[in-house]
Amino acid sequence: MNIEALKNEIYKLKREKNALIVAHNYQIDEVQEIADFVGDSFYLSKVCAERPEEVIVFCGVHFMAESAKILSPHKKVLLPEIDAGCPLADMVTAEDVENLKKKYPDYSIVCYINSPASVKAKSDVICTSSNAVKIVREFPNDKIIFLPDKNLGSFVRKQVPEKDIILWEGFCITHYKIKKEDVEKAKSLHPNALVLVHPECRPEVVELADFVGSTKQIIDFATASKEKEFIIGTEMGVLYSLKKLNPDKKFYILHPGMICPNMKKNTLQSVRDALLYERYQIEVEEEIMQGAKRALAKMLEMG
Ligand code: CIZ
Repeated sequence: MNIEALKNEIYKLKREKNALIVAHNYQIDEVQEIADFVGDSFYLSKVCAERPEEVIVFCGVHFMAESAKILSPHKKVLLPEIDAGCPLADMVTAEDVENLKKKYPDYSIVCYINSPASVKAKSDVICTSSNAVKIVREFPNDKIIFLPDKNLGSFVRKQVPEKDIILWEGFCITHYKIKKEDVEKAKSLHPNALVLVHPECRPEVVELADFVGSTKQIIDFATASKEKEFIIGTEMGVLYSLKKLNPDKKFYILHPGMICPNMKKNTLQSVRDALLYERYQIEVEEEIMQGAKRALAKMLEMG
């Protein structure tokens, strides 16, 4: 089936099933194009909870669809490719958290949203890359274990030096590819461009950036900026919104390998199949669901 025919079938199935399609900023362009909403994982989960549709196709990776299910337990949440996982999320388990709690009983666990629901359920509060600094700074304990991303954690540690922060050793395999030399090279090729990077990058890369933020913050920053050229240090999918919102600006990707293989698994074909066969349904065990919901609610309460 050609692209136009596939898109038309998706729109038809979407109407018939009264479904909502949401796509993460890292999805392939065609998938972002047919989505009702595009954004970061937490924004999309909130949209799913607020909207009336009972069937949600979440074009992202597993932990994202899980977060949507936790906030909308009665809806049918579908992930088009069931093996679209997140290696970073898989770098910590619920058992690891149990062991940390035994070893450091006075510490509170701040868990990045890139984590399995079972890990969220054992954490004190969740954070996103947009609010990690605020959550750690304002959490009512000076002793924090931050997991699973050591790079986001070390970015937070720099901004909140007054707290004692233990880091877990996880990292994003895609952001980890960017090295200091890549930034230096990109800057010399594009001397007028600002460098915008994600806090999942290595500390020495973050150090050289003009701006550090989540996908949404990078898109908002470039859109509000009077500058015309930007070097982008995150997954390539963000270029879709950056270019759409800023047709007069230039964007250069910091490293050619900024492609998350898992995010790229969802295709128009798998979105169409998800709608047609109502697959793959995301389920979360009740006890885990309640624990993860409590930790997410704590984040919301903290603003
Ligand atoms: O939470 C998200 O959506 C992720 C993984 C990154 C971001 O900065 O939006």
